[in-house]
Amino acid sequence: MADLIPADTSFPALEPGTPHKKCTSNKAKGYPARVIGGPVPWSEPNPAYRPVSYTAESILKRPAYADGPEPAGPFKSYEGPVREENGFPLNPRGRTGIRERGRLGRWGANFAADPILTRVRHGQFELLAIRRGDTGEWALPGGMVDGEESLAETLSRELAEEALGEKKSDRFRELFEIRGLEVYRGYVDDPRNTDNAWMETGAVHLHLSEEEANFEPVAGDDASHAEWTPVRRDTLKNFYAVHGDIVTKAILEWQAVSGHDLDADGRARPKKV
Ligand code: RP5
Repeated sequence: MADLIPADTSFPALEPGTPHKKCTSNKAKGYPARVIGGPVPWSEPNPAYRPVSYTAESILKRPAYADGPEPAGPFKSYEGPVREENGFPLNPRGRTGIRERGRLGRWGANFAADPILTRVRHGQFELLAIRRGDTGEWALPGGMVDGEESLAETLSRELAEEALGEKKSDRFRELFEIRGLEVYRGYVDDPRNTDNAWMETGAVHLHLSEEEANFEPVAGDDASHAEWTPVRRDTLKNFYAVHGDIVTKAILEWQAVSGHDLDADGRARPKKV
């Protein structure tokens, strides 16, 4: 049977500089229609570009995690130095059709963390995935970094809240610190992104033994559903934002070190020598 992931698979969306695609479609709830009307990269002129200004009411009320109404640098990004226009940070992957912050709280990068938990059970490779309450799409159980949290702290807290049904839990924190493999750190082509506010994440893979992974996921917080889901070719296509690419990359890296390949149905088999 064919391989789950062809060996020459590449991940342009995970490369700094690649123009985004998903956030230029109109998928974010409550957002005005996006019109770009020309090239997406800032480096290419687009004289007709007239982005609509939009910041959600909930953000203007200034919850604890949100910045004030005026952008104030310096702005940080995993993608390198942030360009500014009249003091406004500019999305590193190009135009989005919307100015200001949309539903994101921070000007510039809004940092998140995404835990990638996997296991092999009865020969089947499985991923701990959630369904997002907002879009209904499959996603990693990730979330926003809170204040000065370390990556491992955010990973274990979000995992606990969204997929373990626990409010506070450090169950996986040490494992993330000791065995977690960082798969990606960079821009997320998220439907909520705007010209001046966007998502970035650190995604870390933890492959668990059958014993460690012997628990039933419980959805909580922003997740409407959580489960160990079998990874098959069609599964990987339908993930939120760039989560499908991130999971695919994690699997390729796991295959390289585990001595196993996955077939198109996600069944693990010893590598051919
Ligand atoms: C995505 O949004 C990140 O990759 C992360 O999974 C998620 C964080 O936002 P919330 O789930 O907290 O809304 O861009």
